[in-house]
Amino acid sequence: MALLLKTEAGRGDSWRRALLAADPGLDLRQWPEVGDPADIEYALVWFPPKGALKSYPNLKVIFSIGAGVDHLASDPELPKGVPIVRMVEPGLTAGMTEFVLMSVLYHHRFMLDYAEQRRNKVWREIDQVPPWDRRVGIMGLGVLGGDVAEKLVALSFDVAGWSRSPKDLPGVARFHGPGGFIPFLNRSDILVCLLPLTAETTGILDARAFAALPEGAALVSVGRGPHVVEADLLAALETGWLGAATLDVFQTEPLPPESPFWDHPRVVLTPHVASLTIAKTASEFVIDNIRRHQAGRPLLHAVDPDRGY
Ligand code: NDP
Ligand code: OXD
Repeated sequence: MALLLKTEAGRGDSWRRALLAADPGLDLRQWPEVGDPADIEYALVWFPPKGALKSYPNLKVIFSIGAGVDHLASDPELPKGVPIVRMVEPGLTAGMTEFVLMSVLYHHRFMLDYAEQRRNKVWREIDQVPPWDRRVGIMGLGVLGGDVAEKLVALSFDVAGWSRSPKDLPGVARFHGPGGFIPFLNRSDILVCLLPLTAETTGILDARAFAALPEGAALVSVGRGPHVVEADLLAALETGWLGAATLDVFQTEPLPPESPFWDHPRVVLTPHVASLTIAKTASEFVIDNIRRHQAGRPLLHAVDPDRGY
């Protein structure tokens, strides 16, 4: 049994060390030094070239280095019937929760306004809003959205979540399905998008969705860029209906230099770093899952091919 490793550029060595620490006997083949393709039974990948994974006749499981699997699902030549496992590991979850909490608190405490006041040397208080009067809406109540919701509840925010199926989380108002979407948006002063990218969620944040938010709402977009119709977002920011946005993911990445988001005064922008997979904890998850598979036990966090996440 060999594991193929194809990481983001520059991260291969830290992954190699972490995987071998988790399983010193592992036969690890680091892309592009693959050896005999017939040896490869497992693959751990981030953005493999399209069509590449069909070269391994004995491939049994594909592990995504990220929580999102859209980088795999968009490959029309992905081998059929090979299960895909998404990344679920404590480092990735903790990083996302930190990032979303930081962003929610930033907008909640008017930090963009204070930054503008500072540029103009203005010394002025803005009325403080208690967290229980700030309605935060989380799109996607899965591994990441669920953890974010729990921590926001602990900070006393008025939290709601929207998911495909109904979800019971302590202290979180629940909305689900297409019927729950607009009522959910209507009560989201700060909207966090933590959905996976699927055919159903592509373009979900459009002019209609922004119009359903309360005036002056803020968006924290950390799922995937194509969730957002960027022209509609810009228009909503220009009119002031949307008060601010934290954007970590974009339609085109890296964000092109001509994008108006770079210089937009109401936008906080980061280069798709809301959370990164941590090689050590992720390697433990992957090796444990390989052992489960070899023992004939069900894989943890396998993607449902019908739902696409
Ligand atoms: P999960 O699969 O655990 O959760 C997905 C959630 O989205 C579930 O609650 C699911 O509903 C809900 N959902 C899916 N489709 C729909 C739909 N059509 N309508 C309503 N709700 C829907 O995913 P994770 O929490 O692990 O990750 C979420 C995403 O975060 C990833 O797919 C990735 O794109 C993004 N991400 C971004 C990072 C960054 O650095 N910017 C880092 C890591 C992840 P239900 O519970 O009913 O199934
Ligand atoms: C992920 C990501 O999906 O980093 O994990 O975007």
